[in-house]
Amino acid sequence: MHKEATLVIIKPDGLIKSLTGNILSRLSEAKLKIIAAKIVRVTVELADKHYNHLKGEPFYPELAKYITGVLHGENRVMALVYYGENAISGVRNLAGATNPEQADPVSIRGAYGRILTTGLFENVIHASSSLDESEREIKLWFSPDELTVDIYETEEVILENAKKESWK
Ligand code: DAT
Ligand code: MG
Repeated sequence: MHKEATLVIIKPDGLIKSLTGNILSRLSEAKLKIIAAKIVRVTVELADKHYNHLKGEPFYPELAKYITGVLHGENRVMALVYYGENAISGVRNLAGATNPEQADPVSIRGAYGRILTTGLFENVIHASSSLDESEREIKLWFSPDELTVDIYETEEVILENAKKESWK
């Protein structure tokens, strides 16, 4: 038994096309547990960190505009952590190939993705592709108290003069 966690992001096109429900239904076929979920405003800083390995690619400027919502006028994405046996490959299989034209038409990207005239793959969801990547990404997108299963080690930090937004 080997349980893994993987990060899924429903990208701005998924939200704007009202595909959230369809995508979550498709992902439920993997028989995994959702252990965290939230709607996130994606900043340029978060986009840069998330896609740091792609910053040298010619399509990176378009990709940054895509994930931060500039392309769709929609800066929300939905971020989820799925947990269970072979979660990484299970979700990647349901997601389909990176290039939506090459993706199995039955997969999420095959069904809902498209290639923009700029050449960017607008492929509806992100899914972590390895254990190292999923750990790095989950720690980037979520704080320990947002995960309902303790999957990674944590430490207590004492903050002094820390500013925090609270309800008025
Ligand atoms: P994946 O999202 O399947 O893990 P990736 O990490 O290599 O693929 O790339 C991140 C995103 O960047 C991908 O979902 C869509 C876009 N992208 C990747 N390669 C591309 C290419 N050759 N042309 C256009 N967009 C690309
Ligand atoms: Mg990737």
